[in-house]
Amino acid sequence: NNRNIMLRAQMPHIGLREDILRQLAYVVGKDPEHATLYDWRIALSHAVRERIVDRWFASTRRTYEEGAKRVYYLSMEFLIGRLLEDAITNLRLDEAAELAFRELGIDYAAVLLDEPDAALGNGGLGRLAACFLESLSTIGCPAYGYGIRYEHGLFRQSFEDGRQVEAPETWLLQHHVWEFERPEAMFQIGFGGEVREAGARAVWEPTEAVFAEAYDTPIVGWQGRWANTLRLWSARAVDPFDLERFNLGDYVAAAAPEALARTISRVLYPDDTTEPGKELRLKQEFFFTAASLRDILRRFDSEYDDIRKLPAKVAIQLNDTHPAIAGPELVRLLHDERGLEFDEAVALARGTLSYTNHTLLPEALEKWSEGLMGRLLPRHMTLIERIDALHARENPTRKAAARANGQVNMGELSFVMAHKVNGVSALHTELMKATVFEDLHQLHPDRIVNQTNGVTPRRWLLSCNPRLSALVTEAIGEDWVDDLEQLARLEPRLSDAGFVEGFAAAKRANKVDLSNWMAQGHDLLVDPEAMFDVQIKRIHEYKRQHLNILEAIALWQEIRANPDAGWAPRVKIFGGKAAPGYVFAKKIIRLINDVARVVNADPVTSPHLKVVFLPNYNVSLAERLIPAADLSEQISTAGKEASGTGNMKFALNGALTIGTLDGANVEIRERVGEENFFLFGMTADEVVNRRDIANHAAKAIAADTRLELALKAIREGAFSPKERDRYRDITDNLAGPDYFLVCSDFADYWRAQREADAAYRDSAAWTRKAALNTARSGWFSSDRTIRGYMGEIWNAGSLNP
Ligand code: 26M
Repeated sequence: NNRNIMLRAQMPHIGLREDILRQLAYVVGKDPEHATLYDWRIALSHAVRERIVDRWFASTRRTYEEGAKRVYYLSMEFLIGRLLEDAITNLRLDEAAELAFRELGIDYAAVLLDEPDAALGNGGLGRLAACFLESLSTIGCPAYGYGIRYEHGLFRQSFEDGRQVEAPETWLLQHHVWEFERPEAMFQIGFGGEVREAGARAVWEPTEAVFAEAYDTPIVGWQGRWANTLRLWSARAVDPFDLERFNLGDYVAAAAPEALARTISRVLYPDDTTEPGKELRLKQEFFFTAASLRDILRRFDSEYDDIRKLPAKVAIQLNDTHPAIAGPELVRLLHDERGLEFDEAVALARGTLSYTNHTLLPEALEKWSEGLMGRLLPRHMTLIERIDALHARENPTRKAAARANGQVNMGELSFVMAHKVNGVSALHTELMKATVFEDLHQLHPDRIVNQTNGVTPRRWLLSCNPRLSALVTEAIGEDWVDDLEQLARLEPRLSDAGFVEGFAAAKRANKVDLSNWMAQGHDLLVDPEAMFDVQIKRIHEYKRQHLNILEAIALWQEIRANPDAGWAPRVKIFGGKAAPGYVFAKKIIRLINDVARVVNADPVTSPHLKVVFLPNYNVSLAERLIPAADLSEQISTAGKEASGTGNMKFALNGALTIGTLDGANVEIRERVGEENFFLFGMTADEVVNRRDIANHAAKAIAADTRLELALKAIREGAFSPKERDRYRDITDNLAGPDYFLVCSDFADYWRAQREADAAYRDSAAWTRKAALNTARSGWFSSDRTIRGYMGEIWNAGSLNP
């Protein structure tokens, strides 16, 4: 048996088919004749999981043996998507699995697609956390992700009459194969109550408490060399069941404590921005942060007896301010519960914690009212005050404080409690220094550092784009998979006609796949020869999906006026969800759907232009769209998109970007070359100045007939004939305040789009540009990003052989 385990570790494909059948029988309880797709998927998942567990144990053992520093990534969101294909890719089981199912007469692709997405995140921030986990395992850095095991992830989106309709997401209704319940790792987390002085010490006595129960998911890295743990907390009642009430016949009341406790991990907040006063959100934040810290200290105590070693052995990364309460909570644990001096507790906490900022949008910077926080976390309020006071003592010129104007500013608190604070692109980092954190940066000029985001090449090239991956591997071998800068070695191959033709053929085949899928699943007929122009991301005014649809309207009008001008055919594809309470964003969705209906039905323009909004955009849909994209829309108002990571995935898969100088677009353009990137729009500085110009939008409209006519068409009901006023909010906003400067950037966007048309018409030249995007995107691997964090922030090493 030991020999079997050894063999399997070295050659995971051995016996896969037999293991699938064994799992089907003894775990799923089915025989092959009666097994459904679901049954096969569970059986395969268990067979794959077995092969991860051995490596997972080995990784943990190594970490203990070496006394290595551990990294803890605290995040409210982990947008993981499907796990099975990822595990199969990293264990290199794809061929064996395919073969096994061919022999069994089962559609292997369908088995993989049966898995629901783990959508425990809203967008970029959550997906980044998932890429980081995978890179940490690939690199062999001992690490844990800590988050919440939401019963319901991000809502499912459908359209009715073009309007977004939300339905609850139910990924946990089916048995979740990848997690291990850990009833022994259970902590009681308190809320509310009072603080009692017991001599020199303060004792917090909460009035309310829930249990946090751990669920572990192994995250396996490339080639299965290492596996880390994602530990998600689930809330349950301390006294689950009121027997007295039950015996009195009040069954609902009897179950109430359990239901109430469980609400804490019930659902992911679907907002991209904070709405103040959301008590449950603050409870979620404290719940998972406090449980994680207790767990981290328990593990530390099991290995070391001197708490002063904490910063040397533990690095805790705060993914945005959502876990910012970790600062005061860690101080509380060290000072109140372990008796360290307050100043020393703060110094140890600061040496351990670091903070990533993901946005400068004022409405997304977390602030909690002192009233709410004082009620829920009375001891923490006092500690925050003392942290402020200590910081003011250390820095007499300090202007702001974490507690100010009746609110707690979580960005300020995170900065003060962190030894490093990082931005997620070069531009964003500079803007942090110049705007939101200006004062704190003056006081601590070495604290802010830049770690530009990245994406994992295993999911975002190897697994999602097998055609391009095979071509790349054929050209340069397979070392690129965990050394993405090797892609540069493709450049000399661009003079090889066979390679270039292979690149074009891979893209074309991916587009045919997508076209077939849209025809089957969505009744949409598009021409795979057309340029596939894709904008997929959360719907937000600053991301400017409305700029894109305005350009589509103007193009439609121009084609109608002049149908024989030799238009380069285009399919404009949109995907993305709007926060349920974000009325304006939902209007943009409806407008795009209305425009699509009218434009697609126009016989004059339809050979040249199609508009498509695919519902329920998620990680799995991204994996389908990105390999098939020609043009990547990254058109945010400069200064607003902290980094973007979709932009990197597109470039890596050979799409050209049309974009502004915002976020990581700047760095992408520098690397892929300005001639392979369609740049337009104002810079971040110009944006700030333009807002000061009176009637900037009206002036832009008056100066551009196309824009004027496009807005006029919307206003006159061209896309909502039964309700001409439907888009009044949008047209009024654009002609008036237009904070995100859609009108001011329109003319230049139009120009860049026509340049893209012209470039697309020369298909050989286009392919070359596309291939250069792939060859020069190696730097955007999240492996590079994680190495940056390890060196500059965590002082952590790799244990990979
Ligand atoms: C807040 C309150 C309630 C519910 C949710 C939130 C919330 C959730 C996510 C607030 C902000 C959230 O994320 C911000 C975010 O996703 N930022 C993005 O981070 C990416 C990774 O760094 C960047 O690439 C994107 O540019 C940035 O917008």
